[in-house]
Amino acid sequence: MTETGAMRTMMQRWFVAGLAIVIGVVGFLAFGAAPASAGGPVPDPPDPLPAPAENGIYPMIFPIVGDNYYSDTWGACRSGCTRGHLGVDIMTYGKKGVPVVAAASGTVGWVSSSCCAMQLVHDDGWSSWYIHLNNDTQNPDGSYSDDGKGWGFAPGIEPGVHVEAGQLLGWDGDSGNAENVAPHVHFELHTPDGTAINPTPHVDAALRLTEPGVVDTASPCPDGAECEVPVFVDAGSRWYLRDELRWGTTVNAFYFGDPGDVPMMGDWDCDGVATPGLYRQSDGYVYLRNANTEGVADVKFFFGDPGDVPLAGDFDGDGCDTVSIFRPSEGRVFIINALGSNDGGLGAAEFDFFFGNPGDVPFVGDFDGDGVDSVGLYRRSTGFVYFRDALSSGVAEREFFYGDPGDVIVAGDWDGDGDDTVAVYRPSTGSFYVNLDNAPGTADHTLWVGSYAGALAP
Ligand SMILES: [Ca+2]
Ligand SMILES: [Ca+2]
Ligand SMILES: [Ca+2]
Ligand SMILES: [Ca+2]
Repeated sequence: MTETGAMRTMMQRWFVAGLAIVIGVVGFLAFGAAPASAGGPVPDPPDPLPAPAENGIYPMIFPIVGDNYYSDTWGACRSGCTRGHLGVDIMTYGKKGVPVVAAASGTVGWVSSSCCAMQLVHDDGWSSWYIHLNNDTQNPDGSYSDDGKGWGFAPGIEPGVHVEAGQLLGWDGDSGNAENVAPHVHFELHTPDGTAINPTPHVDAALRLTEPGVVDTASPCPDGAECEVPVFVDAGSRWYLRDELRWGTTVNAFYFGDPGDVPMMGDWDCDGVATPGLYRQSDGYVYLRNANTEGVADVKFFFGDPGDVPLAGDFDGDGCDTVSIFRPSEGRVFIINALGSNDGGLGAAEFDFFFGNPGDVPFVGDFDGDGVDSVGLYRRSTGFVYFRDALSSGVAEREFFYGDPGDVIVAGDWDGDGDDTVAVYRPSTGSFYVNLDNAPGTADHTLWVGSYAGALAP
């Protein structure tokens, strides 16, 4: 990360904490951790609050199956600021009885003696808490009487019972100290030593189910194959690298760059590992890092004109990725097979050619599997995809429609067979739609990957 990036990250975290306190003071969602009346243990608020997990995203199932919303209220004032909020409140738009499912496979720990809160101890030692499950009676018409006489645990959910990830635990409601506020689940995530961490980034990236108990762990990558995996970046310049393109995989997360930077991935030092890079359009600089960790850029140089879009790829097949340019205003590609260095300018392009219509979004891939990347373009308004296999002007080798307006396109070898095919990421749904043969039609694989600003080719 750049120095300004580091400063920005610190400021951003301070700002988020400050904002959370302000929200707490004005009384927004003024409820919190397990109330004494819920019967569960109430932790003393640590002071200061434990830092959120800085590296890594816990692979988990989203605890609510149904329409919901939430915001990051980690550490917000509760009970007149005598304690901080240790979870995330997942709201269900006023609906009680929305299914609540196990975030991971594990054993039911404590269950409140009065309805309805519980702990799940995961098989890996982590644990999750589910507070304010329903405690009201459901009427024949489906509505709920606010009588406190219902029971929000699913049948058989009691201490010592083992459940599978995604299994129904109960239904949301307003029990405990959430009476008289909107139904929701207060969800907490605890590390194996019992420390509550900010669950929000983990919830953001959690797999969402369409019905309880159904966990789709399918991957486009056949067993034993070496497949590429997309990289995601959020609006706060945090990068998310996962081991595999499926649910339950390890995710490495770290900060690099500033919001507004154009992110890219590439193997800048030819060691076989792709790492982050970014183009800062405000100063025309490229910042490249050779490790998948937080830190300063290893390589810095400048290039291009305002508005240029960087293209990361191996355009000469030497095993090293470089940064070339797409100039949207002209529909022109400039190929450069060396990196700049030492804050210098990148030399003249080795060659250039016209390709595409102004306004189309470029992407890079080895579509014919010959070891050399070439350029494709995506018209986000219509989902029109076209690419060439040669780095020259000419008609597209392949063209088809794929995705919806607003989708983000990337190309990669998702199935490990040697050629790159497209996929689109839909920020509005958090889903990644994989196409394995560069042909129109429905996705060959659809995977929930989480809420991010964008997706990058590996
Ligand atoms: Ca590398
Ligand atoms: Ca190269
Ligand atoms: Ca190629
Ligand atoms: Ca492939």
